[in-house]
Amino acid sequence: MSKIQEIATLVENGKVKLIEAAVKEAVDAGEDPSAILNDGMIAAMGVVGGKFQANEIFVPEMLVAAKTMKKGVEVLKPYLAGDSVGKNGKYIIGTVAGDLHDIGKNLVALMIESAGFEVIDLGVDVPADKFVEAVKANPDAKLVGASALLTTTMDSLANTVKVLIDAGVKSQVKIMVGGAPVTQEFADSIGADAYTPDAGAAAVKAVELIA
Ligand code: B1M
Repeated sequence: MSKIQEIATLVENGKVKLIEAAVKEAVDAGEDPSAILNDGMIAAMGVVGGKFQANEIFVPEMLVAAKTMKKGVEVLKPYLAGDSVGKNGKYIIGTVAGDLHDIGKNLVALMIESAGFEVIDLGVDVPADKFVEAVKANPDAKLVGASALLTTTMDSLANTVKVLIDAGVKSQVKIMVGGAPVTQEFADSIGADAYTPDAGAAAVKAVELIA
């Protein structure tokens, strides 16, 4: 079994105690950190989601897989993040109200940070008003990112964008949206400024939007 496959299996099976050493070993062996993330851990979460959908595993197993992935990402962080934090200004990010998924949002935050932004992370289950408050409290922030992982929280994403627009903050910030159920068409329909499918594309787009 390849080292990356080994990492995927550890995440799938929620082996929290073994993941740190396995990721370190893979990095030391010269595996590409992006491949460890994408082909190892993110791919494993796809498998976990599939098993959940098929009723082969349940919420506790999903939770422990998520915990394992988070630990693995901690080890990878120094290899993924750059050292130019803050030169591009502030980026406010959060997962929308009603939604507790934060792994994708955290990866977006990590890549945005490595693209030179100072990230203000509002966490998960963030009410629309909190996004507005954060924008007003940070007049130098130029971008807001909102993440939604459930089809049932797409409405909440739409509401977040609406509340931001209604609060008149669009003259200050551009709004980026993303998450598995979100599409370019949906982003356009709710008035977001940008949609990106993954964390890497979000970082590239963020730099483009402030240019
Ligand atoms: Co949940 N969950 N979950 N879950 N969970 C999904 C999303 C699901 C697809 C599983 C499935 O059924 N196959 C399903 C949603 C189905 C749907 O809506 N159609 C689901 C469900 C149903 C639920 C619950 C309702 C289960 C229940 O209680 N019965 C419940 C809801 C809780 C809530 O939020 N209110 C729930 C709970 C949980 C846990 C708490 C157990 C756990 C989350 C732990 C955590 O995040 N701290 C969890 C997990 C782990 C998953 C899966 C398995 C993995 C999610 C993940 O981390 N993926 C997931 C299945 C799957 O994704 N295949 C599933 C890896 C991550 C890197 O990908 O988050 O998509 P993702 O992020 C990507 C892109 O989407 C994008 O970039 C990232 C990668 O580069 N992106 C952005 C994300 N945000 C972006 C923002 C941007 C741009 C790009 O710009 C701002």
